[in-house]
Amino acid sequence: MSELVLYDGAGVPSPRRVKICLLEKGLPFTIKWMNLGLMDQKAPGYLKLNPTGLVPTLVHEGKAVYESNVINEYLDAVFPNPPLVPKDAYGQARMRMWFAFENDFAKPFRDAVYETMGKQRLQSTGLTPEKLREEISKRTSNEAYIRFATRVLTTPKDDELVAERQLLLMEKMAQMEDQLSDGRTWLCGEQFTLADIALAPRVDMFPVVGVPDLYTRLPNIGKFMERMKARPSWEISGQRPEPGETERVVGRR
Ligand SMILES: N[C@@H](CCC(=O)N[C@@H](CS)C(=O)NCC(=O)O)C(=O)O
Repeated sequence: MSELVLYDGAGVPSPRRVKICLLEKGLPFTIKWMNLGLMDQKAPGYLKLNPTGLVPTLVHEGKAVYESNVINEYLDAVFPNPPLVPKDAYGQARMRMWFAFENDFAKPFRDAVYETMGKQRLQSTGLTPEKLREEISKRTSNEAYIRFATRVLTTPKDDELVAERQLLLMEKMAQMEDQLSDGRTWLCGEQFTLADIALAPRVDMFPVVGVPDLYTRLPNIGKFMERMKARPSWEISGQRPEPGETERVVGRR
């Protein structure tokens, strides 16, 4: 079996997509945990693999692939069983339109996540702004990242910003609810595809951005997520690193 290495962050949605895809295909892989609060993802060595400075990156036989949906399409092409991409051209177009749909609300989502989970996590480390600067400076010399992280650490949660982002996000969720109202099992119909894998990890994070009752407000999404959570790949892909853990091997016997 060829080697697959995944650069991941703790409890974040984009790498989870890749883990679900790898698990659905029964592929063993090694996770390398990145500390996103301390900007591991902006270190020059990592930027050589992935110039977007984000996770995930998958390295397969020494070749780096980034962008979660691109990675998953690559995996489906190299390891075609079970297929997770529709065979017909329109099915593929529908799947990619779901990718675009998700990508469209990723920005307001990220803003809200930094105000909530990001802030909470960084503040719970007990780091002082000076220590944070020192730690981040070991990874990157770009002052913009240091200032950004310092703002996350030192400013109180911006409730107004979070409320405004929620309005944008709920508009998108209402559209997804409407699409699912025709009774389809998965987003592209009866076949479980990369579209479902693209959306579910993001949808699962709505409690993090202050919407704990999404599934009762939008029951078709609730049922879609129940089906998703019944798949073994869901639980395993949600595992987080133990304190101090840097690597984890998944699925190798
Ligand atoms: N479109 C990218 C989005 C990747 C992304 O936003 N990754 C987040 C974690 S879910 C990240 O690396 N955040 C760190 C940062 O913002 O510096 C993908 O699907 O791979």
